[in-house]
Parts: sequence; C-alpha cells; structure tokens
Amino acid sequence: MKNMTFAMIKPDAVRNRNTGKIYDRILTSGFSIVSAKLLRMTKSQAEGFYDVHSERPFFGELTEFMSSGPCMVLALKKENAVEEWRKTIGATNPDEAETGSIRKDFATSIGENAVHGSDSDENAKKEIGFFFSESELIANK
Ligand code: IDP
Ligand code: MG
Repeated sequence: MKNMTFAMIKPDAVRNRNTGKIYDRILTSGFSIVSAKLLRMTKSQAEGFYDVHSERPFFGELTEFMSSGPCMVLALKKENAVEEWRKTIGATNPDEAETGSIRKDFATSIGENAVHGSDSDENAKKEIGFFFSESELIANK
C-alpha cells in the first residue's frame, strides 16, 4: 500500500476553524481523499491509537488533548503518500517545521501541532484500519 497514508486534522486545528484551510493544502499538494470523517475519540481510543508512545512522558497530555474534541480522520492517496504527506506537514515541533508546511502555519505547540501523518507504509495500513472499514475505502479507491 505504497500510495496511501493516514492523516488527522487534530482537535486544535478543528477548534481553530482551520479544517477548510488544511483540506485546501491536502488537495493542492496533490493528494486524493479516499475517505474522511469527523469524530471524537474517547480517551481509551486515543490511548490505543498512540500505544507506541505509552512510555513517553507526554502520553497523558497527548491522549487528553486528542480526546478533547472532534478531529477529522482521512485516508489519503498519492504516489509515495507516506513520505509526501510527512513533507507536507513538516516537523513535529512547529519551531522546526519548514516554511510553507502545515505545522509551520497552523500548529500552536509541539503537542498541539494541527495534523498527524503516518511514519511508514506499515503504520499507514494499521492506522487506516483503526478508523475505516474496508467498505468505507473500497468505494473510493
Ligand atoms: P509525529 O506526529 O511528528 O510523528 P511523534 O514523535 O510520533 O511525532 O509524536 C506523536 C505526537 O505526540 C506529536 O505529533 C505531538 O502531538 C505529541 N508530542 C510529541 N512530542 C511531544 C512533546 O515533547 N510534548 C508534548 N507532546 C508531544
Ligand atoms: Mg509519529
């Protein structure tokens, strides 16, 4: 699945009314939206999604934040989608994010950094599967 990645518009960006502006970046950067929905994660869903970070000192803060309001989850398609989307969103810390990247323009801090992007093809598959059923994806592929 080298042409798909998983993205989220995080609760800070939804709250700050940046969903439309970020959709525009997605589309003008050449991604197709295979599937999308707005949802609010429970704390335990957020803990499940970010399980790899469970030992990190910011895990509590991160899962509180990610369950603090609705976020938009998306399956995106483009050639080399994982790498391309990571380039489009920029570095985790907005202070280090590249000019013109989504995080540079919309993140407020290292924690509340506007968007998520998968870090490998394997994790993209897992993360898409965490939120979308096969039938929600097949119709649009
Ligand atoms: P990534 O989202 O760029 O892949 P990760 O290191 O995988 O970055 O971290 C996952 C998320 O955890 C980040 O996007 C951010 O929301 C949060 N996070 C990472 N480092 C910190 C930190 O030092 N303090 C608070 N939150 C953090
Ligand atoms: Mg990550």
